[in-house]
Amino acid sequence: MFAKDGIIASAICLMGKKTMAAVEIYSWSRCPFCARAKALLDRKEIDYQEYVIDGDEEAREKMAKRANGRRSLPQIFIDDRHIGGCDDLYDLDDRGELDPLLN
Ligand SMILES: N[C@@H](CCC(=O)N[C@@H](CS)C(=O)NCC(=O)O)C(=O)O
Repeated sequence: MFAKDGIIASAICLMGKKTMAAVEIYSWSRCPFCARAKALLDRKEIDYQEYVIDGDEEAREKMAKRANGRRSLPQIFIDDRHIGGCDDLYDLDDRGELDPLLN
């Protein structure tokens, strides 16, 4: 592949992506608040890194350290900034403050 092909491929890839922000979500697989938070991100076609931490106390401990002690699931981060849980994500969106963090 020529270098220009790589550049074009990268541009197409970026065009398909709705966000440049790094979105991370810690979740449990059977957790209604996690599903609700992911549904909002999916509706906005936002890519995110999901850490499913079912039964993994060590991972939950690490999450809590990043999340100012919060241990409920989900916990969401955008560009390493702690957003909070599902309700916090929706509140941020209602205030019109989520999209600017994602773009
Ligand atoms: N208000 C929180 C509620 C989250 C919540 O209660 N999550 C449940 C799982 S669906 C949980 O973590 N329960 C265990 C705990 O609170 O220790 C949010 O919006 O994220």
